[in-house]
Amino acid sequence: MKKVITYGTFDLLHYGHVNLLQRAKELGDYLIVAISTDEFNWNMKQKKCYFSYEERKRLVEAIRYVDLVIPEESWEQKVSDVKEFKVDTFVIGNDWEGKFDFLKDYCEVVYLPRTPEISTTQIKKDLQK
Ligand code: C2G
Repeated sequence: MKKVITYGTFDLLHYGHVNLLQRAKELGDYLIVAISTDEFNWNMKQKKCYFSYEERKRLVEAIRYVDLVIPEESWEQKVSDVKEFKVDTFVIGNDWEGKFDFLKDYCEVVYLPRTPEISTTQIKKDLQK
């Protein structure tokens, strides 16, 4: 079984997220999604989510491509996650191009093109108009 892992906030879930998750699943047989906790988002990304971790987890778990959701609580957990879950491939959007190349010592690293014209930030801006 080929295992794939990806990380993200997935707030205000949209088709850009789903496109990423669909392509991530195509890289293997089992997709793990590590969703940033509310604390991690606020402390490390200065992001205030609209949906709580539990709500974002519920939404992502409902996506057919996703097999397991785990919490992302720190930047440092990726190596231990890859080892613990025996992950073959780490994948993330290319807005992170090169940032996680250190994982190449442990698994394949794939950066996928982002879906253009959609982002949680843009949704929030558009709703304020
Ligand atoms: N994404 C995408 N296209 C978009 C928007 C997002 O492909 N239009 C991808 C991102 O590249 C990422 C995933 O969807 O791979 C989740 O996006 P975010 O929730 O914005 O993730 P981010 O806040 O960048 O968190 O440790 C890594 C971080 O947790 C990533």
